[in-house]
Amino acid sequence: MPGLNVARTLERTYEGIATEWVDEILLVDDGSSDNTRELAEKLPIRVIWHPHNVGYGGTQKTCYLDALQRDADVVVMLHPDGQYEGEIIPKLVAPIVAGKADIVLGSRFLDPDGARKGGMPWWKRAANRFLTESENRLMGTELSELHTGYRAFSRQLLLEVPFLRNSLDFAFDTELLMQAAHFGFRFHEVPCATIYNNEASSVSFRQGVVYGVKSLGAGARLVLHRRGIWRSKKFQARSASASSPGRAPAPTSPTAPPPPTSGTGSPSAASSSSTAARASG
Ligand SMILES: Nc1nc2c(ncn2[C@@H]2O[C@H](COP(=O)(O)OP(=O)(O)OP(=O)(O)O)[C@@H](O)[C@H]2O)c(=O)[nH]1
Ligand SMILES: [Mg+2]
Repeated sequence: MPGLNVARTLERTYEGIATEWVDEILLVDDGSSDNTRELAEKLPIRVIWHPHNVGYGGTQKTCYLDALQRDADVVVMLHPDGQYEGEIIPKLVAPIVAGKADIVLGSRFLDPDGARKGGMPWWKRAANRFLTESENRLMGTELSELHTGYRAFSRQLLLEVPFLRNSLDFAFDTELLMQAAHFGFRFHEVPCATIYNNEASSVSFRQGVVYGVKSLGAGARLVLHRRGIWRSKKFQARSASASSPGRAPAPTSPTAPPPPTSGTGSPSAASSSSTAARASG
C-alpha cells in the first residue's frame, strides 16, 4: 500500500484485507504530515517510511522492491485511502497463481454503470474512458480500465519490467502497464467496486490533466521506441535473456490490433476477461 496522509482510512482498509490470502501487508508512508506512520506501526503490518514525500510512483518503487526482496510470489497494490475492496484480493491473485496471467487489474468499468453509481466524477469517467481506449490501441489490449489503482503482479513481471526507471508521480502507473504490454505479459481483469467518499484522497482536476497528458506521453514514447526513432530505457529489457518461454515477444508494431479475448481467465468470474498484448506484423 502506497500511503500519503491516510490516517483516517488506513485501519478500515487493513480490516478489509482478505488476510487468509496474504502473507504480508506492507505500507510505505510517503512522508505523511498526519499520523499515518504512528497508526500503521500499531497494526500487525510491515511499515516503511520515506523521510520526505517522493510521490505516488516513487512510493510504489519502494513497495515493489521490498516485496521482491522478501520473496513475494504475487504482489497486490491496494490504495490505503479506502477506494478499493481488500476483500476481493483472492480474485486478483488467483489468475496469477494459476499461471493464467501476469498482471490482474481490478476494473471499475466492467460493470458499465458502476463508476457513475460509485460516485466517480463525470470528468474522471470521461477521461478514464478516453485514455483507456487510446492506450488499448497502443498496447494491443482490449481492457475496460487502465487507470485503476488496484493491481496484482507476478514476481516474474516485477523482475523483468524495469519499473525503477519510471516516473515518481502518477504517470508511473501507465508506464508500468505499457512496459508489461511491451514485454508481452498477459493481462487479466476482474470487476471491482467504485468507491468515492470524502475520506478518500483524490487527484484534483489539475493533477488529472497533468496525469492524462503524461499518460499519452508515455504512449508516444512507446511508439517512438518501437519504431526505433527514440529509444527509451523504460522499454529495454534488463538483459537479452529476460524473455520467458511461452510469452509472446515484445510487440514491434505500435498499433497492433487488439487480440481476441483469450478466455483463460478465472472461470468463476463470468464478467472478467483476459488478454495478452502481442506482436503483429
Ligand atoms: N496524491 C498522492 N498520493 C500518494 C502519494 N504518495 C502515496 N500516495 C497514495 O497513493 C494513493 C493514490 O492517490 P490518490 O490521490 O487517491 O489518487 P487516485 O486514487 O489514483 O485517484 P482518485 O480516483 O482521484 O482517487 C493514495 O492511497 C495515496 O495515499 C503522493 O505523493 N501523492
Ligand atoms: Mg484515491
